[in-house]
Amino acid sequence: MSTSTPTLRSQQHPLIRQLADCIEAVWHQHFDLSSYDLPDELGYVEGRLEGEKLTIENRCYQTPQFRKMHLELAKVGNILDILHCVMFPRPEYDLPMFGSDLVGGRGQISAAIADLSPVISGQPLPESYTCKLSALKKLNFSQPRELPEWGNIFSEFCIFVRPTSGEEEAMFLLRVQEFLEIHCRTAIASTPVSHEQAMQILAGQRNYCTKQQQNDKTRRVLEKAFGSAWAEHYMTTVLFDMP
Ligand code: 18B
Repeated sequence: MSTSTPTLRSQQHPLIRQLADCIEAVWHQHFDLSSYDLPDELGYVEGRLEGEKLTIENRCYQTPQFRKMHLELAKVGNILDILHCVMFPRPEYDLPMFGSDLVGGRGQISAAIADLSPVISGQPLPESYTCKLSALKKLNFSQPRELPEWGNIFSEFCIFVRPTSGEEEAMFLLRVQEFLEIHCRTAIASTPVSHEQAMQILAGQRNYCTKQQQNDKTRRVLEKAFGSAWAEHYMTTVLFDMP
């Protein structure tokens, strides 16, 4: 576990806190993490949104397989709690994109999303993944949510729900842990691809980022607090930068 002071985490919705702890625990368990430097001034950010304080806290690491493993926590006063996490593989490895977003406010999580997304949109995940993911228990959530148009980057295993009980929250948390365990183990066992294939993977990662940058709900929160130029800069250099 990380030893630095988790300041925001302790003030957030319990599911966000638990998922943040879980992500970091799995990362530390499987990898010898090196630090990853975010652009200056963007590791910890404060702004104001509709009279409320917006705080953003970033943790970022890298490993031989992953160019950037990013965990971000954000809080808008007492009205909005957010967890954002993406693991960007190095393009020399044919690995999916792990991503998760938890958005909640006033005690209720409205959006819980997690996926291992194929790096080349529309293609199946590598066999090593489909095998293990298909073997996981089928889950039923009472309030599944509809993906937006840009969400065609996600896989058939994507979970996008509004959890309605502690049980559903626990189910979501466990499933993300399962995704992460599968991902870390498979990544460690994987070998680099040819230069030609790496170029295709790079193009796939750029497409993933371009689509994620179309998330108007994320953009709106950032724009309202920091202005549109800052939001664009943040979305393209911190959240979804292209290698
Ligand atoms: N996101 N999310 O990360 N987003 O970053 N997020 C929302 O209940 C932020 C990712 C995703 O329905 C909402 O509707 C902010 C990753 C999808 O149109 C808000 C940050 C994934 C939706 C925010 C952040 C991802 C969504 C609306 C930076 C997936 C639904 C909440 C800290 C791997 C979009 C709601 C739709 C929603 C905000 C997905 C407010 C500010 C990695 C699919």
